[in-house]
Amino acid sequence: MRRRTGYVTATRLGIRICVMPRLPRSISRSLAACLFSFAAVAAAQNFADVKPSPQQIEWQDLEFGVIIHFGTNTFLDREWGDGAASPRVFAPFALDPEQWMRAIKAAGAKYVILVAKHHDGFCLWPTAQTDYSVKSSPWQGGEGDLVRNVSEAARKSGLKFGIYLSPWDRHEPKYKNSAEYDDYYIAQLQELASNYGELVEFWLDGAGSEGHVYNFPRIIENLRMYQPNTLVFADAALFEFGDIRWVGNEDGSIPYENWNALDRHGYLRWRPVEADTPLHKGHWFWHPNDEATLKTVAELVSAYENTIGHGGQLMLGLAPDRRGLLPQADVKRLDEFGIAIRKRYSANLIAKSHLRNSSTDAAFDDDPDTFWSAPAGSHHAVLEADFGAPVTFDRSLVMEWLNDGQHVQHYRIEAWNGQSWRVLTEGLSIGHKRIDSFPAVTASRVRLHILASSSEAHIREFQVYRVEP
Ligand code: FUL
Repeated sequence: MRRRTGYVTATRLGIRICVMPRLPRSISRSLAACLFSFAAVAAAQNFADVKPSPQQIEWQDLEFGVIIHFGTNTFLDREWGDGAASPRVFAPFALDPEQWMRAIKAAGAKYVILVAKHHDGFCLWPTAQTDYSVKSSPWQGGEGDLVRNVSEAARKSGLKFGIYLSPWDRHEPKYKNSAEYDDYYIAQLQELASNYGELVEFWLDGAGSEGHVYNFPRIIENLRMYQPNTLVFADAALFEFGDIRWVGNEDGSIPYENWNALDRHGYLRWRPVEADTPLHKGHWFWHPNDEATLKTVAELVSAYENTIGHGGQLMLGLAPDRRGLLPQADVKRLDEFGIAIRKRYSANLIAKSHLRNSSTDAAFDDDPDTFWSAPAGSHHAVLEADFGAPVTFDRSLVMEWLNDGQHVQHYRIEAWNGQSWRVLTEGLSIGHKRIDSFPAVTASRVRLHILASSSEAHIREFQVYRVEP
């Protein structure tokens, strides 16, 4: 085994070590000089100058995804398999990923991440790297490929597809040897990255990896070779390797304020946030008699408003049962959730009736592909909608156009009471989407008052709704 030297990074639910080869002293010195000058440049970076990549912009517009856990754990009533389960237990008898997709679409999600290998090491595709996979299961006589079935069903339904490939592997004997395991993991990654079409997201999960040494630069380089547009999910500790970051909890909430540019030892990058939370409280995999953990519609709506409404992504965990179907109660709940969100946020009262004004209409047209801009170079501005008649509302929804960076730093939503502007709510960041709630107000004019922006604000949508009866 080659000797390696590394630096330790605390991670999502664990610790990971990123390795760098030991370098001759002269090179180390020039590298140190380089790093020093990089640090000087990095220190001069400004949050307002950090911009997203085109892939990040597209991904942020997806807003809502699901992550699917299905494997030997499903058949053994477990959450974290120890890697000793027989592949023979994996025997779904009515598998139908199209049923999953119908429920996912009804909920309003736009992308699907499949856990192709969880921590127990069992692979849902017929990998050439191990027999610990669907190949050794009775399902489809060992000829099946669940990654293929799910990726095809997702695309057929117009959903984007991505992969979770657990670094922690409790079955594979090579896991004990970092370099050998890197080869194994990368070979699996190459299979997944080159055989199943474009991956919208790749989950690099840190759970269970305490003290293990991974060659993350090599892993990401390999992924990028086949999937240049994939967004890598990783916690903030793997800052250099991730394109999107873990929110830091699994409760379905993104703490406010939420800024897209993240600072890590003077190095600023655009790292939008994704908040993963399961449909069944505390359970990523299916368990028998588990109806009591199913989240209520109110809990799901609250998760939506506290994630997407806080400018980030919601990633909801779904778990097919031993038949290979989503349980009927889950399907029903997903449907109810989709209906509840559409009911709340489809009747935009500004778009419905306002006195037309060509200079501001791009923010009032229900079309997030068009945007209004404040005067060039301005640091404060007002975006006003005149309903022409009194309208009652209790929610506002604002979307910032982020291609040029996140600029709004302080805003108020205000209503005209006939004499003056009354503040309904006040906040700092807006970002991709910001939903604010306030006691119902009846007014004929409403405005987004941008009190501070790092450069001129760009607003894709300013909407108001009446949610409470
Ligand atoms: C965590 C894992 O340990 C859970 O089992 C689950 O896969 C969740 C999405 O990520 O880190």
